[in-house]
Amino acid sequence: MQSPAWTRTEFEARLRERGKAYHIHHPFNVMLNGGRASPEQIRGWVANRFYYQIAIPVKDAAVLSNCTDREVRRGWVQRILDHDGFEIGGIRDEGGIEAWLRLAQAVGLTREEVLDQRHLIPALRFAVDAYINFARRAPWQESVCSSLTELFAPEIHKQRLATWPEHYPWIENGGLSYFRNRVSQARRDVEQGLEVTLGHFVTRAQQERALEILQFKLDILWAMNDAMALKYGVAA
Ligand code: AHQ
Repeated sequence: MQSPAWTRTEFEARLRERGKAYHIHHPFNVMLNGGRASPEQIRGWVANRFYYQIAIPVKDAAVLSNCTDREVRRGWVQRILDHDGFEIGGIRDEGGIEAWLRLAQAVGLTREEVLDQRHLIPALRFAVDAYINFARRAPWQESVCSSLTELFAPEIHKQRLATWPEHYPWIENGGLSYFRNRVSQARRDVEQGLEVTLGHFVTRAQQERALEILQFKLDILWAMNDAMALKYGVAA
């Protein structure tokens, strides 16, 4: 006998409850946003996180390639434009990947050493590739669900904006524009992601599956921080 499905409200609450495993709580992030990271640790974080940033549009294109729902694609395609940038009808936007390269230069990295991935940690690459491969293979609704770690993202972007200028005055302020842009973009992403997830995962078994998928993605973000902590050290 299957347990009864949770109401939408209860289901959303259980998704949000997983926020306690979000990487904002990882010791490496606590060190970083707590002002105790060295320039070398910050540069390592920016260079390695770049691999996640360039993976996102590839992951989102995989979602689109599996998605047969035009309404969903209309919303989802914006995510690719957010990162790759665009020029449409005279409106230009350099995109988040370019903004991340500006962050790299602001923390003292060259564009070349970020683009050529010389600092990339194998374990971090494997965690990010697991995300892309999941999106290629899973039903598109499961990939949408996996993006819901962004429920917790506005807070981490706001935390950086609130703490880095004070802790790391040597980082030129324009380098933080990526985080500024993401606060509103993450909110818009989550609106669509939550709508699809709450609407698709309706039986109790499906809802439990959705929580598993969210935990899988939380583990990807956590494992990325583990890899960076091992390579660059983490001050408790
Ligand atoms: O900059 C981030 C971003 O563009 C995305 C897209 C989204 C997804 O599709 O999985 N998740 C995500 C995230 C971004 N930044 C991370 C950070 O800590 O800066 C947070 C991350 C997420 O919460 O999944």
